[in-house]
Amino acid sequence: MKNKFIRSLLAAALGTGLLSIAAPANAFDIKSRDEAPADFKNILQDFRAFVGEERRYLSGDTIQAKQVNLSDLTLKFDYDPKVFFIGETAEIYRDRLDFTATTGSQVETGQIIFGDTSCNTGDRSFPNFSQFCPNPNDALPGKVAPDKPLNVGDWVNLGSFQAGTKLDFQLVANDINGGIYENGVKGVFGLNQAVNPDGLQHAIAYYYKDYLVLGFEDSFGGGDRDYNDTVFAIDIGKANARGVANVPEPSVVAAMFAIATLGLMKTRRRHQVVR
Ligand SMILES: [Ca+2]
Ligand SMILES: [Ca+2]
Ligand SMILES: [Ca+2]
Repeated sequence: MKNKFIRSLLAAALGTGLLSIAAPANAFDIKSRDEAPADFKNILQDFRAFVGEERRYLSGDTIQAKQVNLSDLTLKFDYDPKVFFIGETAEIYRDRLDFTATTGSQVETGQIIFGDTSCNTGDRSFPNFSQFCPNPNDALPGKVAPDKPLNVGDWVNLGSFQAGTKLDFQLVANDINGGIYENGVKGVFGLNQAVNPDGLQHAIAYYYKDYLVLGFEDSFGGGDRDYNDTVFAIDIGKANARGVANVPEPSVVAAMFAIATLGLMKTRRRHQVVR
């Protein structure tokens, strides 16, 4: 009886807006690759192909072909999206990853997923570590999760979102060191180049085995155009991944080609050894 009274009081307070339940900043629980779903663990090594070489220079055509219009990244089915850290090639910058979810008129913005997307130097025993992480970093003094470097495959569950929710991601360049500015505007780069402060594309995307893989360029003006300063795999569920509208076909083809080429090179090397 008493509980029922308290519940009705609480409900009334919530209804009038006297109380609100807001997720605190940095609410995500970062989990390790060992705790990841099996289908991710099974292909984690494959993802290093999407990090690629530090300071590789991608042509304008390549960058454009890998553009995703994420204003169209709308869930068609209810799902708990998950974001996995794959690796980074950033030398000096330490970038932060945020996300925004829009459901109808409700916008959840600026939610920090990872505060310091640096690779953790302490993760070197991970197989092929340097191909995921050519420029790892130690934690900055006094920083704890989510503001400390990540191990390959660290991930978060973003929570439950209903069909119709639009997802977007933003990279806040070198945020943990104060951010970067140009003409007084902070370097925050989203997936929609039209709203980026420099008007340029800062993310490229691939689809691989029902994961969306995002690679970011973290410098104003496109920097060295390697687009792998930090790389993530996003799980929006198989049904959603296959239903995403306006994903350019070349992304899929290019990703498959990249993977196939890697396989081919290994085969060729093996043949040379045999001879
Ligand atoms: Ca880089
Ligand atoms: Ca780094
Ligand atoms: Ca770069």
